[in-house]
Amino acid sequence: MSDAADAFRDAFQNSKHIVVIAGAGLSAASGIPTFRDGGGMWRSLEATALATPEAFNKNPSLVWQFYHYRRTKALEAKPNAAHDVIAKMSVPTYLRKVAPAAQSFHLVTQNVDRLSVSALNALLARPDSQAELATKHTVFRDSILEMHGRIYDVKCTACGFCEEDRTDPLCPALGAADASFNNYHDAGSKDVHIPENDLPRCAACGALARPGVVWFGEKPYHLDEINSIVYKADMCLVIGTSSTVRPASTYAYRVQRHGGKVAVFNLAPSEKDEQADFVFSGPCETILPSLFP
Ligand code: BJW
Ligand code: ZN
Repeated sequence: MSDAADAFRDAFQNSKHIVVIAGAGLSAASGIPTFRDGGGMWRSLEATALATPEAFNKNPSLVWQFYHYRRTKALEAKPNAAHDVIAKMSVPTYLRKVAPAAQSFHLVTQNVDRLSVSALNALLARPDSQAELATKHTVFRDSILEMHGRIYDVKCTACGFCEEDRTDPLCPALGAADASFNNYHDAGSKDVHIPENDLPRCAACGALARPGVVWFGEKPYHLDEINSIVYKADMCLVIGTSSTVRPASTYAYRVQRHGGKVAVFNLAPSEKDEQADFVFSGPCETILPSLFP
């Protein structure tokens, strides 16, 4: 193992309150595209035409087609080895093998694909971990905070009713429009007009529904809880995020400002790397399992 890996593992071993801040790179190996780097969706699509409340108000048909396509792809995706390592950290009996003093673990994810939740559920369903969990600890409660919402949530624009719905397609018109799409670019730019009445509607009041994700200008979920987690954390792993979107981009250095350590895991170098205590360049789905076998 390299000196950097040794130094990181030493620091990790002594940490008590661990927080992971994750972004799209965490799910890249599961086939979910990122937003901004090489194959990122916003390289060929205009974020402001798709990921703002104004864009939805102007053209709910286009925005729904984009999210419908992404829902379909997310339904086919499976967690990768990086999700699995993070899931294991949610189990105190595992975490304390690598960080004996650990008292809390949280994953604050910007991802809406739910793959971190799937990885944790799969881990907990494994017979060997069932036995381990049954000993004296259980999983850290509410360890996953999905701050930008969930792609399968369908939320009413009128009454606020929100429920997870994995039906694919959510309505016949979205299934029909999909037939002419070959990729994310088509789904976010070809304007197959669907009348509002044929788009997903609220199960409670019948009004137009929208994807239950957080768009630019909207308030992310769980902010108060995340603030207290960040305030307490003494170890922050920043995994697969370009750290360009607020407030997620501010958390790591808030941990550092009150004496915590920051470790960055990313394919590409970033401007903020020189501030980090540890930088691991490369795919998180191979680096994390090598550090936490
Ligand atoms: C790998 C890898 C591998 C690849 N291994 N690495 C000026 C104007 C207007 C707004 C603002 C402004 N200044 C600040 C704002 C606020 C705005 C903001 O930050 N804008 C900036 C872009 C300028 N933020 C907001 O509006 C947020 N809300 C807010 O601040 O509210 C305040 C408030 C408080 C109280 C009350 C009311 C309001 C909301 C932000 C919502 C972001 N939404 C999106 C879409 C979600 C739904 C969807 O999925 O469509 O969230 S945008 C998009 O960006 C998505 C992501 O979660 C988010 C972050 O992207 P992420 O995850 O970092 O992905 P990438 O692609 O950027 O990076 C991937 C990285 O992975 C790269 O670095 C790769 O190298 C790496 N990688 N493969 C390791 N295998
Ligand atoms: Zn409603």
